Amino acid sequence: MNLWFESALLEDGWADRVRLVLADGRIAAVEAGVDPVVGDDRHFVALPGLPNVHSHAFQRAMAGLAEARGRTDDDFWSWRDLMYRFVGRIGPEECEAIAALAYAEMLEAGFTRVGEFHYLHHAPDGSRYDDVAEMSGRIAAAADAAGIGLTLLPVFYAHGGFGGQPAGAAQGRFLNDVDGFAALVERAASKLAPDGVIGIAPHSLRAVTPEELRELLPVANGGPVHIHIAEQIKEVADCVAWSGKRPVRWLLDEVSVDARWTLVHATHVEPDEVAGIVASGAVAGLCPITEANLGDGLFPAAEFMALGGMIGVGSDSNVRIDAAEELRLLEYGQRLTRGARNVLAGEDRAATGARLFAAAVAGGGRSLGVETGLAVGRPADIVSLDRTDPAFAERKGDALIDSWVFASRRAVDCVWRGGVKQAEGGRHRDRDAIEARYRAALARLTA
Ligand code: NGQ
Ligand code: ZN
Repeated sequence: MNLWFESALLEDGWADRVRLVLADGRIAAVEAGVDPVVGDDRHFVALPGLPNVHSHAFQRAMAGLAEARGRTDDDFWSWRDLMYRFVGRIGPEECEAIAALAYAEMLEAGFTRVGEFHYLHHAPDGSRYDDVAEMSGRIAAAADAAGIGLTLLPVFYAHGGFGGQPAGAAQGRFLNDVDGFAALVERAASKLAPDGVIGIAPHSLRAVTPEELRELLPVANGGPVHIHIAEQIKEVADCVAWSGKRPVRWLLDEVSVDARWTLVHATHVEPDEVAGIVASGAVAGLCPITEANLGDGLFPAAEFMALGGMIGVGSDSNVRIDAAEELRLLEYGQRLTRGARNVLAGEDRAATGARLFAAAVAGGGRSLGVETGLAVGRPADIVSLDRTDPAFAERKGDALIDSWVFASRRAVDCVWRGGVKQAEGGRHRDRDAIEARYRAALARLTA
């Protein structure tokens, strides 16, 4: 079915009365300033689907369970201990059920593709499943069930700290050597849908030695490479103690970081590191909700974007899945620390929410190895806004996106992914079944 919108944010800007002709999951033609044709599915406003560059889907199931004080000095590391205890209980069926709900909720929020930074590879005791890529297959099945695009980033994890420290018992499910990892990635790739993308993710400089990192990079085979890099102050200090350099500096100096790379949580960076990321072409993978939730700190987004750096946003721990909120919190972090407004607005685009949205669509596509945006030949990944939300009354153009990001409560109406309508009225087409499966999995997990 073809689509018609009162207005649409096309690749080259806003247009009114837009028809999108769809074929084979892509946009086959864009007609602006036209009337709808009988049979067209008519809607209010079309935006490009937003990529979600960083997710650990399984963590959705512990959302809200880590918000009570366990020790007076609760921090990222005590949260991680809790998360690891949770990890030990998740089998293949639970993984698939939780991921399917997380992905359905991502679609409802306006995310049309997810970068799954996937490290739950093995059985809870660390032994291999009969199929070494069993859990990757479950992630792929969940993405298919929900209908979200998947860029699968199998994680390489081998150590428990900088300089090749041994991994802890709770990390046994994550571990591979480089050869085993290469085999896992190949097998995982064979499980993806035709528009799936495979990449790799060295977990962090804590989990990989320099030798391993250099050996494993060819496994990416031209696909995306994602890494957690400088999320916590302690992580930066440990890296300096080990190497004499901060994590981003070390990475830029020691491996050839380029536009295929995404640096997730490059939170703690000095000006030379900011400039270095920009020059490399790597995407900064920002996860404002999770970074706030975990007490990580603030990435210098204003400096980075002013230099032309590319950003993507990710829902990471999935404590809350909300595309607009990620962008809003990204800006609010800047406002709160600088005592200024519209900090991340652009020279070329005064509307802050619209500027961040466009940046995250473009950077997200680069990060996940796909083309994004509404233009001929691009995947038909489309979000329509809900005309019944009074937040959109008398809004046009970029003010619509600003109103979504900063003011709306029920902005998303329909979401198409690969030309298929996956959500309508803000609700996933298969929400009931996906939710029932999730509830059953949670009952087993907490039994
Ligand atoms: C993760 N999450 O891999 O799920 C991590 C925590 C770690 C975030 N960094 C574990 N937000 O970094 O060691
Ligand atoms: Zn992460």
